[in-house]
Amino acid sequence: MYLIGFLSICCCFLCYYVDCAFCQQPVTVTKGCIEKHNCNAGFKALVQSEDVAAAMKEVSSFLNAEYKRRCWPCENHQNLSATPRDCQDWYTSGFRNSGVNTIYPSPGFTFQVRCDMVTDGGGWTVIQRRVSASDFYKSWAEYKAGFGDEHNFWLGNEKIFALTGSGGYRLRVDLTAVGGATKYALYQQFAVAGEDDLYRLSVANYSGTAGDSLSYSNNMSFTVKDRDNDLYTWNCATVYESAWWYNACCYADLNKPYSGVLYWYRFQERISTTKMKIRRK
Ligand SMILES: [Ca+2]
Repeated sequence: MYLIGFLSICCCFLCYYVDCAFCQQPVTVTKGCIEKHNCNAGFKALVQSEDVAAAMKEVSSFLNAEYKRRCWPCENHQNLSATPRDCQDWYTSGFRNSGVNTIYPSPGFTFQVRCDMVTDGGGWTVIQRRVSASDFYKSWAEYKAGFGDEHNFWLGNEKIFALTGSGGYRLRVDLTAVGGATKYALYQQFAVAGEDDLYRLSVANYSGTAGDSLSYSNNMSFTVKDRDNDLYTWNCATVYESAWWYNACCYADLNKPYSGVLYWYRFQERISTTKMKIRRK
């Protein structure tokens, strides 16, 4: 019982996401600081009240508690960039636990991602994950923004574009068959264009064990049930109840209904888990 309690506390502590940009902000109590740190409405109301001294004391306590709670890893990694652009920056700075981190891929655009710090040297930013029953038959807007939970998710085309749009990334696809066999596909070139170019895929230079089933989708736009951008007579996304960079239609589709067969033509086995992850070259 004590062991379980101890492990629960440790797990909760270790799993809390880290945001070192927050930690590099000065912990001083001013109204501007409060706005910057996005304190809750209660504290803001206190500052507006006549009892400014009490409010400041309360806010100072809050900020210091937040600092201690969120900044413990940063203090031990002084070389961490204030704005790590992806999981590779986190890895290079010494963070080796897979989990959720905040990244800053472009100015003014920040979000949380799941990092794989173990596979093939670590530093991978996960953009797609399927491990159990999950609904991926979504709209253009949903694929644009991203959806899912910690187990099954699509990071979001706008975020993938922010990371890869200017080039310099590779893609690794890890697949597990129902029987337990694991295979992977590695593409030395992977980029997704912006929405005005329909999130067009650029993928090349395959190696790996799963076989090349994605090059057929190279230079294809993204197609979903409410936006047919593929080269097939009908909409491939509605045919497969999915969304992908369809040609006419595909040799790979990892967004199909989970109860169906997640599709990687050259693997030739039923697939039970998929992970798509990216890292800079
Ligand atoms: Ca079509």
